[in-house]
Order: sequence, then structure tokens, then C-alpha cells
Amino acid sequence: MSDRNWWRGATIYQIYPRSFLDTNGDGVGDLAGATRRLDHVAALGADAVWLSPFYVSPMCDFGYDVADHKAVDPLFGTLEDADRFIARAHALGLRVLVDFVVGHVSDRHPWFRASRADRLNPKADWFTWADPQPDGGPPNNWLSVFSGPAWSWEPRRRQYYLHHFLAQQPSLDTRHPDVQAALLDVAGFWLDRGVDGLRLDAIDFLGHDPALRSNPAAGVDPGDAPAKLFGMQRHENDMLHPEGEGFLHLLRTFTEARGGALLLGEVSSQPGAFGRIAAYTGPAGPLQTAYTLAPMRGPFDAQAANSFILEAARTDSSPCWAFSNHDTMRVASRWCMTDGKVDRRKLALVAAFQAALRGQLCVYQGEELGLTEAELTHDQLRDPFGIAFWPEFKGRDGSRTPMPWSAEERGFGFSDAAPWLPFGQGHGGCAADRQERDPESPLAHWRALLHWRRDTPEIKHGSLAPMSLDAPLVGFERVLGDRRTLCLFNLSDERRTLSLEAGPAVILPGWGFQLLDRSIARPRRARAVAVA
Ligand code: TEU
Ligand code: CA
Repeated sequence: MSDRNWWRGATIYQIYPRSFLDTNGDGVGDLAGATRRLDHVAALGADAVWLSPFYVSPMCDFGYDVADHKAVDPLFGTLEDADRFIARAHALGLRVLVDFVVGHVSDRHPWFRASRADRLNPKADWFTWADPQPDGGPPNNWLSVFSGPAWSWEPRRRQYYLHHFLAQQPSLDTRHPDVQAALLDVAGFWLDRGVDGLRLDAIDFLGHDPALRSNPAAGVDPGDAPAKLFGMQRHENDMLHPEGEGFLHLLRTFTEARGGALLLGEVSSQPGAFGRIAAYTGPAGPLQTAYTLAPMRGPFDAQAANSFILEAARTDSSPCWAFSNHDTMRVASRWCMTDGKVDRRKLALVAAFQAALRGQLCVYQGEELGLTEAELTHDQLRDPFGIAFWPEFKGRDGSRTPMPWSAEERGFGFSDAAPWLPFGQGHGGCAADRQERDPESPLAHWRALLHWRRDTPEIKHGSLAPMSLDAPLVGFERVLGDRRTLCLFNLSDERRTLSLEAGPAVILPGWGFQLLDRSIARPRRARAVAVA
């Protein structure tokens, strides 16, 4: 495997720096803190780390509103701290991905300040500007993900500008050659500093209908509250336009010419997400891999698990599997509860399922500790998205609370000061140091899984053959040459027995699983029949 292919089958650990470790006592995690805890990430068995934004920002969207791509926000440290982070990661054998917010900038970014000044300046067309309707209203009905219209009025130009997210996050026109050049320059800046890849934010939003036609009304009622509001229309014209891929191809050509870099895309949960992953990451696609929030929107039952298995089996796609991140309810609370309590069997099963899939993995900080979604009161919320949709939807802060490192230490080893968000309920008891001493802990389990994945060629690099089992059992086989591992999961509380064509029956306790090395046992394909 050439060095350029290091990312195949890799586990990417996501650090949300604000909440990882605070080293200067201001209650906010920083780059020095992230560096100090990289040994935890390496010991876990990760291959790479993705750092969420740490650039200069007014923090309206906690760093996803970048005001200077080439400088570190003083809250997080300095450029030297970023260099030290990269050097330490490399010394530990970890690759580094930084977040690249390609679709928009902060309204305080010099690019937008220039663009909004008048209609004739050199950056006048770097963003999407449009005249008002005759009644003074916005040019069309497009909505912002973060509530309200996707258009805001700019009195200096007497025009509206497009923003798919906050009004403080004007959307760039990535079709504009000067914008493309400016973005490639940013990518080059970070590649020159030694980063190995870029996580590309919200790529489904890069292209829209050039004629700015309104979206048609939606006929269906989507499940969750934000989707309900955002989903009042079908996103036919404001996003998912093929033109959006143009810049991604340019970026790929650019990174390939510089020795290669991993491009990890973030795909929205709009219908057809896995088809888009295939388009982005297949043979003609611009990216090596991409994840979607789509699985995180639904339950984890046999039907859902089988649909993930089928997606992981596709040879025309290279998905990255993420079950938690800073945008969504933590997986422990979403999929792993029994009678209102975290069920360690479910935590272990979901982790094993994820770790056994074909593709790449994203593991979000705290997921390895089995942290639950924190319950916050309205006045504790910081996320503008949560504040806008309260109380139907509580936003993303519940997944962004600080890491508990030490059960005994003040501030659970995260900070001496009051943290920027409170700790989640019971998170002190989940502290990393306590789990270090517990061989049955989620941390111990994750470590074992990720090392197993790394050391088992068919799990890291093999193909995936789905098995057709009756619910509540699901399973698949991973195959590479004459190596094969059978991965079986029981998604129920009751013990199940499985008779395979060859070999003894397999017993799966309630919420149990088996990862069976069948390399030597037999040359033919297993056909399993479930027996209750
Ligand atoms: O997320 C894009 C995206 O579509 C999400 O905003 C999602 O719809 C939302 O979080 C609801 O769960 C990326 C980043 O991951 C997110 O943190 C940013 O807020 C967003 O882009 C804007 O940059
Ligand atoms: Ca700090």
C-alpha cells in the first residue's frame, strides 16, 4: 500500500478543540491542550486526527465562521501551537486533517467586507448577490439551515446576499475563478505546514441553481424539528447542484500535484445521501471519502443496520462511517439506552458494528468513553441553531460539552476554570482515567476494536459481503484473498443461536455480537440461518 493510500480503512478521531483540554485556565480547550492529549488518541488505535476549526473567528458558529483562514484564533493559541500539534501528531504516527470550510466565510472576513462595499469592487462577485423582488423581499424562498430566509439585506449594496447557514456566514461563490484560487491558496498554506488532509465542510451546499429559482414546497413531513422547518421545501434549487463539484475537482487536482492529501467530505442528510457519497468518492469522484449525517437521524434497528451494510458493500463508493460528531446527538443517547440508562452491551455492539464496516471511520471525542448527550437548560445553550429551534430541538451543545479526563481532579481534568459549557450529567464517572483501570469499559473495548481493525487485513481493506439473516440478527463477511471474518450482531435482548453451513452453532447473547475469524475453517461462503 503506497503512502498516498494511508487513509484506506483508517480511523479518524475528531477533536473539537474547544472541549478537549484547556491549558491556560480560561475554561475553553486550546491547541496546546489538544497536543497534550494526543497520546490518548494514539493509544486508542486511531490513524489520524481531524481538528475542528481553530482559525480566527467571531465564533458565531463556534469557528465554522472563519474570519482569517491563515491565523489561529487567540482563544486556541498561535500558529506555533498548530505547528507543535502537527509535529507531535506525526511523532506519534498520527496523520492530521484540518477543517476546511469551503462554502462560506464569516461576515467579518476581508473577502466579504470588500465584496459588500459596492457592486463594482474586484470581489463584487465572490458571493451570491441578488436584487430584491419588486416588493422589497428576498429574491426567492430559500431557507437557511439555521432558521429563517437564506438571504440577508446589505444596505451598502442595496442587495441581498445568500447564506445557507447564519447571516454571519455569507456563502462564497466557489464557481468564481478568483474564489477558487483564493481557496486553493488556503489549502496550500495548511499543506505546507504539514497537514495530511482536509475535512471539507457542508459540500452539498457548494452548488445551487444559477437562475436562483425558488424551491418547490415539500410534500412530506420529516421527522425532527429542524428538518421540519428546514424541510418545508424540497431542496431542489438551493443546494445539491452538480456545479458544486467543480471546485472539489480542482482541489483534488491541486492536492494530487502536491503529493496527495486526504479529502474527507461532509455530506448533508438530505435524501439520497449515500448515492451522493458514491458520486463524490467513486472512481470519477473528486474525493477519497465522505461521511453523512443521514444515519445519525434515525434509529439503529435491523432495517437500518442492513441498509448501512448494503452501502458498505458497494464497490463504487468509499464511505466514512460516523455515528457521532459535534452536530448531532451523541450515539450513546441515541442508540444505546435501555430503560433510561446507557447499556454497555449496546455501546459495545454499535462500536463493533462500526469498526467492522468497510470504509473509513470517524470517532468523535468522548464516543470512546460512551459519553451521553448532555442535558442543558435554555440559558446554558451557546449554539445559535439550538437557541433558534428551542424547545422543539435543543441544538448541538449537548454533544459539545467538555471531555472528562479525570474523575477525581477539579474540573474533571479539563480545566481549572468554569468550562464554557457545563459537563454532561454523569460524565465525571465516565472519566478517561477511571476507564483506564476498567478492562470492561467502553474505552478498553474501543481500543481493542481499533487495534483489531488495524491488524486484521480483511477488516481494514477487504470487501464486504452482506448476509441475509432474519431480524433481529444482522451480519456480513469481510473478505480479502483467503482471509475472512464473519461479523454477526444480535439486535435484541434475547439470546439467539445461529447455525452456519460449516462449523459449530454460534451463540449470540442479548445485544451480543461475534467477530469470527474463518480464514482457515473453510473455503466456501457461509450461509447462515437464524434459529431463535
Ligand atoms: O455542518 C453542515 C450541516 O449540514 C449541519 O449544519 C447540520 O445540518 C446541522 O448541524 C444540524 O445538525 C457543518 C458543520 O459540521 C457545522 O458544525 C456547521 O455549523 C455548518 O457546517 C456550517 O459551517
Ligand atoms: Ca484555554
